[in-house]
Amino acid sequence: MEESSRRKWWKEGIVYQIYPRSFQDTTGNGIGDLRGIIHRLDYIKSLGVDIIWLNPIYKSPNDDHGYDISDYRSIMEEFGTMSDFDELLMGMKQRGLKLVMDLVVNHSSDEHPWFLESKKSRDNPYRDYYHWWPEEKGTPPKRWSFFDLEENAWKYDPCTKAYYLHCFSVKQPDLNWENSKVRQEIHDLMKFWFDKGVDGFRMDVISFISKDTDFPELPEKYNGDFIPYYANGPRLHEYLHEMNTEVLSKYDVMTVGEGTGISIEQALDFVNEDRKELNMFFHFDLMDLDREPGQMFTMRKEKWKLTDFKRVHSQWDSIFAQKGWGSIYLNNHDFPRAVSRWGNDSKVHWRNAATMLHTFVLTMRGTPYFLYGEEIGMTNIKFNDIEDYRDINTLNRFETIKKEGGNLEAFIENEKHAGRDNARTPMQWDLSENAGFTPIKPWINVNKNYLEGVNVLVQESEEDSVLNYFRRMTHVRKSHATLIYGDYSLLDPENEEIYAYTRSDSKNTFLVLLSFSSRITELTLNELDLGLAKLVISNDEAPHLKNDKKFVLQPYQALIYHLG
Ligand code: TEU
Repeated sequence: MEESSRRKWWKEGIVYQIYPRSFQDTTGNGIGDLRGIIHRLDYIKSLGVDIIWLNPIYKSPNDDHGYDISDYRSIMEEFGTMSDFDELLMGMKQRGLKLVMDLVVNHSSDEHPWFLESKKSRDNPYRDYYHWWPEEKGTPPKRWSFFDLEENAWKYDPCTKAYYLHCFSVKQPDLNWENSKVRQEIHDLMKFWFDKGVDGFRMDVISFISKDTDFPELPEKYNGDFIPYYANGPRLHEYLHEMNTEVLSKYDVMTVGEGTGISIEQALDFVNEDRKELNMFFHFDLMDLDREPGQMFTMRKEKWKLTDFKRVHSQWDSIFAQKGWGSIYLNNHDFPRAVSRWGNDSKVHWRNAATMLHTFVLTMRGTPYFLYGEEIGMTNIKFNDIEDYRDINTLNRFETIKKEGGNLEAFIENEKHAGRDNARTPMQWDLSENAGFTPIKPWINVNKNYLEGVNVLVQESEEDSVLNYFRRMTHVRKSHATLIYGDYSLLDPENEEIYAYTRSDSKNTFLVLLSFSSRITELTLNELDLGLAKLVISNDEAPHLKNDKKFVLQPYQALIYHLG
C-alpha cells in the first residue's frame, strides 16, 4: 500500500500519558486534578506532543486508583467536575491537542449501580451483567486473580449464595460481555464521550473481555501463567468488530488496546485495517524482558540483554511493516520509570541515558508514548518501607507474603525495581516544597531528586537539559516523515552495547546510533555509505565520527545522521 494512503493523525502524533492523581494539585488536598492539567496545557503543548492519554478520571471508590469505575459518565470528585472536564477539552482543542481517555470495561467497580443491582437477587434484571457461579454447582474451577489476597478470582456472596468473578481485585467484578445489553451499555458510554469531542480510547485489558462462560477447568499447562488464557477468549474478535461497526467507525478516533497476553502471532488479528477492530495495541514482550517467565511482577535475577531488547523491537516492527501499526513505549503507570529500567539513573549517566531513550522512542516506526515526567527524566523512587506504597498490587502481595511467612525483605527489594508506584509519584515542577505538585503532604511521596535538577523549572533554563533535548527530538521526528513511516533496518544485531539502525524511504535515509553502555564504545559500519553523512542531533558534545566508518560513542550517547 502507498504510504500516503496509510497516513493517519494517530500514527504521526506523539502521545503524552498523564496519571491525573499525580500531575498537579490545585485544590490543596494532595491529589492532582483536572484544573491542574488545564493549568499546565501550555507546558504540555510546548513539548511537541499531540495527544494526551488520561488514566481514568471517572467516579471511583479508588480501590485500584480509578480502574474501578462506579459511574462511567461522571468525574471522580477529587479530580473535579464535568464542567472542569469540558474546559479541559476545550483548552486542548484550542491548542490543537487531542484527548484519549481510558476505557475500563473488562470490569466495573462493585459500587457501580449495575453490580449493586446484580447482587441483590438471582432474578434481578442486572444479574447477567456479571459472571455468577451458583453455589449448588460446587466450588467453581480455579481462576487466578491479580490483586486478590488469596489470588482467587471467585468471591462468594452469601446474599444470593453464588460466587462472582473478579480477575482483578474483589472490588472489580468482571462484566459479562456475553450479555448484549452490557455491550450496548458500553457502546453507549463510548458514544457519550465521543459526542463530547473525545478523540479516542486506550482500552484497559481489552484482551480479557471474552470468557468461556462454562468456566472449564484450566489445562495443566496454564498453571502459573493464566494470562495468555485470559487474553484470547472465544468471542473476543467478534466483540471488537462489533464495537468497531457500532461505534468506532462512526467517528475519526484512535484506539489502542492494552494487549495483555496477546502474542506476536496474534497481533494482526487485532490491528489489520481490513478486519476493522483496533488501530494499535500495547504488547508486553518488552515489559516481560526483565521478569521471571510467566510472573509479571517478579524481577529476574539476570540483567536483561540489549540483544533481546533489539529482537523484541525488530520482530514487532516487522509484523506491522505492511499492515497494522505499532505502539512504542518504555514505561507507563504500571511499570517502572524508563531511565531507571532501560537506561541508568546514576548521577553520572542519568542525563545521557534519559535523552538516549527519548531518541530511541522518537525514531522508531509506531506511535510513541511517553509517561508524564519522562521528558525530564524522572526516576524510580524505590520506596524502602511498605508504609510508603499506595498501590493495591504491592500492598496485597505484601499481605499475602506476610501471612505465608515469606521473605518480606526480598519482596520490598523486588518492588523497588518492579513496583507500579515508581511510575506514579508526583510530577516534579519546581524547587518549592513537594516539587510544586501540592502545598500539603501528597497522596504519595515526591521523589527527592526534584532538588537535584529533576524538575521542570531548572530544566527550562538549561539549554542542554533532558527537557530541552526532548523538545528538540519531538521536532526532529515531526520534521521527517521518514522517521514515522520509513522502513526500519537493524544493523549489527549481536552488539550488546550499541543499538544501531536505519530508517529509510525512497527519499531519505537516517542512521540512528544508541549507546546502552556506561563505557566509551566503538562501532564500525562498513556496509553503509557515510560519505554524505550529516549529523541531525546528538545528546553529547563529544566528537563521535573517527573516520568515515568508525564511530566512537560516549556512555549512553545518541546520534542521528542523515545519510542522504
Ligand atoms: O492493567 C492490566 C494488566 O495487565 C496489569 O496486570 C499490568 O500488567 C500490571 O499492572 C503490571 O504491573 C490494567 C491497568 O493498566 C492497571 O493499572 C489496572 O490495575 C488493571 O488493568 C485493572 O484495571
